Amino acid sequence: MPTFTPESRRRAALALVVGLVLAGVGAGAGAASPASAHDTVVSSSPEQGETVTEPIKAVSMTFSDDILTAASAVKLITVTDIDGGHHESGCVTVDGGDVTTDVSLGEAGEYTVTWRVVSSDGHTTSDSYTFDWQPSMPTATTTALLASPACGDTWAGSPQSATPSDTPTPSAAVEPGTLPQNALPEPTMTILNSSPVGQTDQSMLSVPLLIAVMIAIVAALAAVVVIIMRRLRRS
Ligand SMILES: [Cu+2]
Repeated sequence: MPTFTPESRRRAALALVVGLVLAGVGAGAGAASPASAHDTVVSSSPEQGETVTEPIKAVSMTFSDDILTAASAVKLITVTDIDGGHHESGCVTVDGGDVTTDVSLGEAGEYTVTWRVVSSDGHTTSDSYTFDWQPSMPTATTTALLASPACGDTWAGSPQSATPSDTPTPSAAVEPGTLPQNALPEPTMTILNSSPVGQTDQSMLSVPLLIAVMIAIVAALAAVVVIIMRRLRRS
């Protein structure tokens, strides 16, 4: 059986301590930066800053990973004009990393797309971007809503009929199945509590947990080091 000098034991212990500390720092740094796992928008239609000249029926984004589709997972896209009028249908479809809503744009100008979804890492994430709507030919104007419509509600793309009719003519811009029949423009516009815009990240909620995990890791490493040092001294 080989013999170890006290010097070689000290070196072995020191190397072990340094290795464990580095491993702990690495684990802590990894746990403390969950934002790096957020899904991000890798492409969109229209693109950010794009000038759109032909009518569009939808706004879509492709994320870097699958977006959560659970009923409890928020899936929101709003498309608003410079006056705050809403042009989205209120219905959002998710297919893997693709998130889409139907839209009916109104007057020319800048439009803001605001999205809020649950990233594949379970965090709610949101952001917004703009595009410019400059139709090459005159287009029918639609009535924007002052509040974000719920899916199935009347929206800017609903048939723009001023009088009730038993046989409403579906607008060519409306996807079938997204509207209740006899949908009419809202006679009045009421401002509901539209969702606030901006970067949010519910990962903030888990920061105390991360700190607790890091403390536990460091404590476990310290305990291991103490045990090993004792054994080295005894042997
Ligand atoms: Cu995240």
